[in-house]
Amino acid sequence: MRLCFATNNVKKLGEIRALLDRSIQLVSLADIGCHEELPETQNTLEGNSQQKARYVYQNYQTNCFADDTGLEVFSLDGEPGVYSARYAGVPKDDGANMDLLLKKMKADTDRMAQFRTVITLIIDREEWQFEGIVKGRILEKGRGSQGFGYDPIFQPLGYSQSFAQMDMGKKNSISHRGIAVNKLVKHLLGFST
Ligand code: ITT
Repeated sequence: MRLCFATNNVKKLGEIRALLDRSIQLVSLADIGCHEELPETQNTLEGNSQQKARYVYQNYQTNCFADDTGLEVFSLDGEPGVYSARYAGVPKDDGANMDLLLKKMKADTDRMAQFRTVITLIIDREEWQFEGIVKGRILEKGRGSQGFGYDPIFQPLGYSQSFAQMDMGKKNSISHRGIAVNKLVKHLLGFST
């Protein structure tokens, strides 16, 4: 089966490539001739994930899936959440986003948070969504240089390393994206989700 992953984030693409079953042929936006930014104007992860996938399906007539992900900090009522990419403004800046979050959380002793991913899959006009959540805590300062986004300041529950201190295989084995993609793969292979 041939599926386009509707993302402009090359790090996400790398993670998904490593997670997908070999029977699924993954193609990128560039492979289908899509070079523009995908619209993300909804106020939920579900809405944005669906909007990105529908944009590609409708404009490029290609079966596809999209992932929208947010870091939800409990003491900040779920911020930055759906606004994770541009939390500190435009253009996207991972360093500025983390600095702003750490500044807002300075006095907080409750550092619990979760990454949440919602994947929307569209095949021949039919749509499905798959969710993946991993809980953890926000570190006082960043550690590690692998991964991307908020990985340096996120330490998953039960682990002593941040996501950015883990190699991709380890992060994928426990991450929000890994959980959501495993559901997607099971679905594609014909198992119940
Ligand atoms: P696309 O919309 O093109 O897929 P994006 O980077 O804008 O790429 P999202 O809107 O889903 O993707 O992601 C919002 C932000 O959340 C993103 O910019 C990262 O900073 C962060 N993020 C997403 N997945 C992450 C992960 O696995 N680890 C750390 N941060 C992540």
